[in-house]
Amino acid sequence: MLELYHNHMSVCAAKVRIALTEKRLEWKGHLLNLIGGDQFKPDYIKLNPKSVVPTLVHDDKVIVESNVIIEYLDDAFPDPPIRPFGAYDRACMRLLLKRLDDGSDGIHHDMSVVSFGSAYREQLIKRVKKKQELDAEIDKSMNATSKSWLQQTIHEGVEAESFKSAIKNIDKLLDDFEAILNQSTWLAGPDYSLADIAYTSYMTRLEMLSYQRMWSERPRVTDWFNRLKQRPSYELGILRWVDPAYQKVLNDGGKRAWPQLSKILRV
Ligand SMILES: N[C@@H](CCC(=O)N[C@@H](CS)C(=O)NCC(=O)O)C(=O)O
Repeated sequence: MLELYHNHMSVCAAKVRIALTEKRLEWKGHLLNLIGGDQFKPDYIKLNPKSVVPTLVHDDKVIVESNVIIEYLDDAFPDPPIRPFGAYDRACMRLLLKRLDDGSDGIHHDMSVVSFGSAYREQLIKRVKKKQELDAEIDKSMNATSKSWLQQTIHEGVEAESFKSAIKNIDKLLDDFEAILNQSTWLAGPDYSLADIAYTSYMTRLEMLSYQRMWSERPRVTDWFNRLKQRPSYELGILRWVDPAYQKVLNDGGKRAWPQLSKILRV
């Protein structure tokens, strides 16, 4: 029995839903309301001490960290395989997974900064009466790791230095993808793999923010993302779960942020 603790809009949780779909596995879901603080409930912290989603429970075993979970799924259920066969391609896949998770240098961090700086910060600001109450609200509603990354961005939005450096890192990632996809069909060699799965939801987040112009002049990235969207796992792992209210927050916020963002990127 596979159980997934997840959230509609979480990029890390979407990654696991796509992997489960590609592996054709049955699973039972438990949706957490992250704004409502479900991740801080004592029973959940017992499963995931960092109070983040996703968490996978396989029979009596608990697995955390989305990159670890997707590799676990491929180890526990080898057929069909979703890791490259060659040692070098597998190393490329691992490097790309690591690039998501490199702490404050990681793409996951950058995408959180960009999402909050462009859009999600508005929701926190709306909840307080005065700007001075914002730190208390951040303190109450976010876990320690997210808070340390996001405080400056929540205060300053697209003007924050943290925002500028995050969007530049993401732009550099897209450059690297364009070069990789010039050499191979998928991100880690000739076959679709965990590397492609891991980045699908991050591309989708950029698209929901209306930032498609970041890759409109990168034809290989454009083609790769279109191929990802044609897979049934895109519908089942991502689209089916989209919360329209959140999609609107991202879409509206991204459109407002674009003029400043395009100045930073000079596009
Ligand atoms: N490295 C972790 C990151 C997990 C993470 O940051 N999850 C976010 C959603 S994508 C979360 O649960 N945030 C809730 C919070 O920060 O309170 C993973 O890959 O599983």
